[in-house]
Amino acid sequence: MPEAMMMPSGETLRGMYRTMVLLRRFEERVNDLYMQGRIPSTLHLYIGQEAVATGVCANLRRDDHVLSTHRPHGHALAKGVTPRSLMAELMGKATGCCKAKGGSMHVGDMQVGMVPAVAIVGGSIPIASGFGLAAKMQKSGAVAVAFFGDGATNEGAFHEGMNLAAVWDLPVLFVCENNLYAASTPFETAFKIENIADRAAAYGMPGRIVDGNDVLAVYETAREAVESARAGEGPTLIECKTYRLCGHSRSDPRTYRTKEEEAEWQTRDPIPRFREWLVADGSASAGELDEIEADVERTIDEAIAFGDASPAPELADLYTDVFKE
Ligand SMILES: Cc1ncc(C[n+]2csc(CCOP(=O)(O)OP(=O)(O)O)c2C)c(N)n1
Ligand SMILES: [Mg+2]
Repeated sequence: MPEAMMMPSGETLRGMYRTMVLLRRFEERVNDLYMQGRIPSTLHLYIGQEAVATGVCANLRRDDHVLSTHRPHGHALAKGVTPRSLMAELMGKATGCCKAKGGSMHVGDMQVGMVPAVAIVGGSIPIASGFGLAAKMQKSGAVAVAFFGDGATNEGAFHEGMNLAAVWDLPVLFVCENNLYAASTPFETAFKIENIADRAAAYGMPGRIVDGNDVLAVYETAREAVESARAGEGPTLIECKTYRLCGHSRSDPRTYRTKEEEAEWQTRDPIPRFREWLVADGSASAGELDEIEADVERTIDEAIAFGDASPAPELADLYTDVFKE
């Protein structure tokens, strides 16, 4: 936890715990469904990185926009996409948040400010600047948030999106989830620098480094960045140091990293860590947190039942919602 932070209310803290558990359990269940052949296409799970989406999105309004990547389920749930519409989308059903035209890598729901995700690495970064420009021109007070990985920061789109946001003082948060690998490429083989946040200086914007497995630290850092973006002070780059506690995608033997390294990061799992903190702090009792976990389980059961009961899309709808009328 940061030393001098503005502590969120007990309700917000328990809400963040619920979100983190929802993100984790939703994807564990999705992985089971995938293994049973009930989810088509591929999956990139967010397991281990839940504190980032949760801590950032807890600061957002419904009319703020989130841009995501090939690993978007956690961002979508944290921004308010309903578990049932996300589950139905993953199952390829007409009731899905993109009516089954998105699938895992393109989930979104414009009603809650979750822009359908962009799976081209780095591709969502300049789009976030575009949403920031729209918010500035419309004087809406909204912010845009781009979530992306370490690998994305070596794409040209990162440079273009960051530079435009900086020179135009756009209300954008660039949230880099540095999980130490871009697929199988280790961070140290792709960077001559230790911290991606240092690149912010090249654009003239603040760069912050935060423990991405500490939801309170992420929350506080994002709170400050959102506040300054809404005040017209321009963008911030936030580097969240984290780790995916799962493979890159559906079949990944993870031979590029050691079992020892994985075990070490397992001890920093953000969810048990936050649970312990909440109980020690007195913000929630163990019983209350158990009840939150049980409630999450019921929510996911309901989402799966909804997906199962939903129809597949009609062939006649193949070309609807593809282009703006
Ligand atoms: C432009 C582009 N190049 C390659 C790929 C294939 N690809 C998908 S995910 C990925 C790794 C991305 O790494 P990072 O940005 O660190 O995100 P992470 O997977 O760690 O969340 C790659 C190379 C792609 N989707 N887009
Ligand atoms: Mg990565």
